[in-house]
Amino acid sequence: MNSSEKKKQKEAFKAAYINKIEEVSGDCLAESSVLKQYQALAELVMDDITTQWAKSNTKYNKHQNKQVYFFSIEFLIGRLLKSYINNLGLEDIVTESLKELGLDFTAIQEQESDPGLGNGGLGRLMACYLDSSAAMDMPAHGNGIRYKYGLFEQRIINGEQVEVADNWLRNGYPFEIRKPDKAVIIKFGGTIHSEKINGNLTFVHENYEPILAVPYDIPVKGYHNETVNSLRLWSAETLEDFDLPKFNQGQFLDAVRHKSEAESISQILYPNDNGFDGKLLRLKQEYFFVCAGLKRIVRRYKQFNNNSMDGFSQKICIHINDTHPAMCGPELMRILMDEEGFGWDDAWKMTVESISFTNHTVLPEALEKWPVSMMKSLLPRIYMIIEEINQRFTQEIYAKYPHDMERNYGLSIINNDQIHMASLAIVASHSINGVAELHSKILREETFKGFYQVFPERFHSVTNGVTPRRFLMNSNPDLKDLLNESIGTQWQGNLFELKRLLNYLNDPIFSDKFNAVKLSNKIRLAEHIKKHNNLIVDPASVFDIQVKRIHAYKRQLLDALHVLYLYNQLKENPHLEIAPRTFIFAGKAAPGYYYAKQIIRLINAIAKMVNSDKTLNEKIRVVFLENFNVSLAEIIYPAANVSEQISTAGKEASGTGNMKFMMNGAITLGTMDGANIEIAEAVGPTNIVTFGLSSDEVSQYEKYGGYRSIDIYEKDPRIQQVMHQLIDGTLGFGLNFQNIYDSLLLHNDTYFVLKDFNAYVDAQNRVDQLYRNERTWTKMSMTNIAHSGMFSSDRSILDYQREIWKII
Ligand code: GPW
Repeated sequence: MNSSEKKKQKEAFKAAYINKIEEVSGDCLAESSVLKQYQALAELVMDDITTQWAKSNTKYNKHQNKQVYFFSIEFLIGRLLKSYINNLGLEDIVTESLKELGLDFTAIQEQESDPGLGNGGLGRLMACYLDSSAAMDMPAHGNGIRYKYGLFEQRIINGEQVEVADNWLRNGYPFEIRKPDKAVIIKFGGTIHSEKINGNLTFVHENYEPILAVPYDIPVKGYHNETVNSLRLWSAETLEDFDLPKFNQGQFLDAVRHKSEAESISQILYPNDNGFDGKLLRLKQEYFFVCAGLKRIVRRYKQFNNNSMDGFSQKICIHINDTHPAMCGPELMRILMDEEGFGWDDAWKMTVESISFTNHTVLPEALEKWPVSMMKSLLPRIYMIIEEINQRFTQEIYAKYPHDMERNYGLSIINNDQIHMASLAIVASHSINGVAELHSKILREETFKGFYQVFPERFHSVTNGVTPRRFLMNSNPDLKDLLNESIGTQWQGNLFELKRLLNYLNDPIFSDKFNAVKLSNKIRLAEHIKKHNNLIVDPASVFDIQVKRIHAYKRQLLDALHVLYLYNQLKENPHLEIAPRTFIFAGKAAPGYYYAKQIIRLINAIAKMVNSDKTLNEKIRVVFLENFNVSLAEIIYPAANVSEQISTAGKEASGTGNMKFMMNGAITLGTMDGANIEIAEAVGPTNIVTFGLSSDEVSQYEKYGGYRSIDIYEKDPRIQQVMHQLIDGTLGFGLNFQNIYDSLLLHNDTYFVLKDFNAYVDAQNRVDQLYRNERTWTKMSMTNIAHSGMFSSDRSILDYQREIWKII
């Protein structure tokens, strides 16, 4: 675009924007609030997008392309305004115009609420996959729940987590379109009886409670192309706002109660990450979005296919994100048999051909098992179908292995009066995959071993990826510009092109610019820390960062104990030569997860002690940033030097934060777990710092015993000292971390924290040595970025297209 054209576009934009502000606020620009400035900009952007959206939909309907639907109970999309603007290619026009109008673009963006419709990696992965699908012109859509309250906001008060409701819809949400005309009815409870209608056995559902599911669609705009896909989120409503008969009888409260019971289904996101809590309302949520989503997909398919279901499973991929949507199997069977008139065998074939399943964890406490009694009373027809699926499946297995009762029992979907949702998902899908190579191997060899023997062809592996648009280009614009001016812009379309960076490893001018970018990102984070924690940190210090949900297996405790140990060392020897370090933590604990909350308390107590100790000469600082969410993440990753990925080997299915850090040039300090292994392979052993037990060693200890944490404790005075400090008042008057202490010694350290402690301290020393050699560190950092192409979600989506959905 030449400059006069650009000028013209800017003038047109400014005129339209000023108009919009007047329209949404009734104020002139000068009088408008930042909120109204944001709302006007959002609406203007939406005007552009909706035109393209309609075109995309028309195209899909006309050509009947194969379409993918991601069914997920979480979509952690983050703020959208900036991402829409950049994807539309309007970045310069908007940025410069707003500046010329004297407006603060950053402040305007901060008006947008960050929809917390997910807990962590699981939901964020879906958002990255939607972004990549749209960028690659692939018709893929999301289907989930429009929670009125997303994940709670975290406050740290007196060093402890306090939860505050996340009322993200407070000021309305400009990027959704409510479609009441596309609402569907979901039936809960009641009874089923069978009847012969025209000679056919028909199942009739009676006395059920009907709930209305109303869709809200959010556009998913592709990067610099014309594709706009949809994220459809369902909201629960009553059929009539008030139950009129009850209302007329004066039973006002009963009527209102029904309304609030119905709406409770989409009221709140369950705040557990990697954990199953078996609540009835959660089961309702799961069926709610599965049933609503499938009904609409079937209806649309028939509408554009001469009212026929022919070819359905060749054109529609139902991809289920972990087991929360595993009822897709029985629900699609129900629709095909009870509503579309198919017999069992045909319906089953279509179901299995359409559905594919990704597993995201091997932690036993996260595997969903619903009590038969609950399923039976809430979803009587679905339960009948699950029973029948299981009957037929176990018979097949029995015929194959007549003498192996143990196998037969282990594979049964219904066991001990519980429905094993992972088993259901495997049996009802043509494909099951893990999210990193190691994880997929553990699924085949341990978690789902029996199923792997029966269906070896169904098992696949697709390593996770993250979107470089949000996590590199938008969140690290200075790095983006530096890359563009050195290696060109091809990498923006194909992240593997970042390999060209390797040509600059020995270029001192480039290295200086590269380090300047990192420094300015660290300054930005330091400002955030100053503002929110009232603490000054040195941007020249090593920013050593662990941000993720707080969980015992992720071992924030190992990181914290190392900080405590380093503190002890510095107290003993104030002249200890180390590169100054800022240890930064952030992450939420599930409100009911006491242990995780204690970890947060511990980190904050250590921070308080360390930061107020003048004798340390500011060699170490400890920061706990409250309310980790997508927006905060976007400030954190670009500022990191060290990426802490220290889960017990074999426990973290993949991890995706590790990839976001790497893409921004942080060096991974990690165990050989999840995708860390593939990061190590990509960058080579000299560009990563690994340590600790392997997953094989962990599983040997778990199976055969042989680890006694007390033995390690007794031999290591450094460990004795930090352990005592947990309970002797060092960390503050009245502060006692007895239960963390007990978990490590009394309960034999389930996650091998003490076992890996020595190796971790050594690894931390290596990090220190490496950082003190600036040239080495810069090269390592550049090499990490250069090899991050493989961790783009564009690559993951290509893998899914080839291996799982068979699109290309
Ligand atoms: F338990 N993951 C998550 F498998 O963030 F359902 N929440 C969850 O509830 C589960 C998994 C579930 C994460 C994994 O812990 C992480 O390793 C992985 O990178 C991510 O899902 C995306 O695959």
